[in-house]
Amino acid sequence: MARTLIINGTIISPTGLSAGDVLVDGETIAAIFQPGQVAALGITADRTIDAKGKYVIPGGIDVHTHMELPFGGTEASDTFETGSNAAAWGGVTTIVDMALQRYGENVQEGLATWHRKAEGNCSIDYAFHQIIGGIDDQSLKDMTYLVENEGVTSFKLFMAYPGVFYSDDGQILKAMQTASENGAMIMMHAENGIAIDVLVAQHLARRETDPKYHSISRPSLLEGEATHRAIVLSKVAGNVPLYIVHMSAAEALDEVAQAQNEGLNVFAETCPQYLYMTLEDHLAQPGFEGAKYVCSPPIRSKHDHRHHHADLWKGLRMNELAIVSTDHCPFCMKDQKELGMGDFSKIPNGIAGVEHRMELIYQGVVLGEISLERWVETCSTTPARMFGMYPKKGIIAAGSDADIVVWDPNAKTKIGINDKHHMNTDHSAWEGTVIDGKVDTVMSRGMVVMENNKFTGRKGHGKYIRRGLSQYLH
Ligand code: DUC
Ligand code: ZN
Ligand code: ZN
Repeated sequence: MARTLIINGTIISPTGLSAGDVLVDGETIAAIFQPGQVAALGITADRTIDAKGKYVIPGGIDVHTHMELPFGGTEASDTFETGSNAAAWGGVTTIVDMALQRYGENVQEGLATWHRKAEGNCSIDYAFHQIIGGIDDQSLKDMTYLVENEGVTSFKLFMAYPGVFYSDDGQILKAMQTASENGAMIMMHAENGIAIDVLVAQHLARRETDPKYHSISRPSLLEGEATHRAIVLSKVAGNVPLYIVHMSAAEALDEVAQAQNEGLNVFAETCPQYLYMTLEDHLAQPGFEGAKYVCSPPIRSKHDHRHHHADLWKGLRMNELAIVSTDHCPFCMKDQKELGMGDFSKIPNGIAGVEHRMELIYQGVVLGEISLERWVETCSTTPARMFGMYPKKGIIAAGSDADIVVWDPNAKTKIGINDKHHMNTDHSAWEGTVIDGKVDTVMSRGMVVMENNKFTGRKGHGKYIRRGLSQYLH
């Protein structure tokens, strides 16, 4: 088994920075040496990576992706192959994708379909959450089967998208009661979809069809309301662990913070688009350009009664928001986003981002919003702990998988379709963004998958990770 030494770097963990040399033996981190120990002990390796002046961090974990998702009359444009390669380019070494069960479909078959899509195609490791789009007696039983037998311990439910993925409050309560018995985490898309559909119809009746109306028809109050309702339901179900996905609104953050103050098992994530983009600068671009930024929940207005960006960054600092994911759900403009020309409600919802999360959240460090430690914690360590993969994943420590990123804080990254862009879309939602840092080298279980601006990974290297229950509470 090949041995690699990563020397002279600064290792970052949630608890601090330290100088040290990392010995990788095969797929695993074998040891971490203090400066000088490698020479003193005569440690040798087949290969040495000099990380002088660079950071050595655990590989990024993106716990919210949608590869090949059938949605919005089309299918998300990254396959597990293209999406996992793009993730590697972005310093991500594990994705947790959302397997799909729709109303009338069988949960175990839905999961099997996702295994077929991913198996043999990924260059980095992958795991699954299960979307439950049809809650009935059989799917409730299947939830427990997945927890006990399949390494799937978290389930995404939707309070939005009536007629597509939507569950009503009674169904949600039943799924939560099941989770309280089997220990699973309930992940919630918290937007009041019934009220939103009324507003959407009213805008369309007034011929307000441009992409910006996607945001105007989904007010932040309705994200706050749904978040509150989800929290109350989780309390009624016995304080079942609840994880609010892709939070975009200050009102929703208030609800989560209050629940945490009450001691409830409520957690949340946000995504880079909600920390940086605005209705005015992105969704309201001339013509149909705004379609690139249509996702749900939507990008918020900078003139709203609340300061969503500032509040979400505050939430990340205070751990009210535990994780940054991407909700990577890529669609091309051509033939996909274009389905919604003349009717914003038909624009497939989603932004491609799996490649850029580590970069965009590092920029939050540069801007003074969060610390280096918090960058690693929100993008790697907590995702591993929240979703039952720690300490195999999420930390630079002896015995952990050798999922390692060498990060160069002195280089720059220019994101854009002719600059850095490896996701399978015909545009970049982050076109022209410059980051004060760069993914230098990426290792997935001991294999270098990206270095010297080249992809060196291998299709099929990525393995399925069977997850345990959330470790955040225990
Ligand atoms: N939101 C999106 O924007 N895309 C995928 C599903 C979702 O909830
Ligand atoms: Zn969602
Ligand atoms: Zn999603």
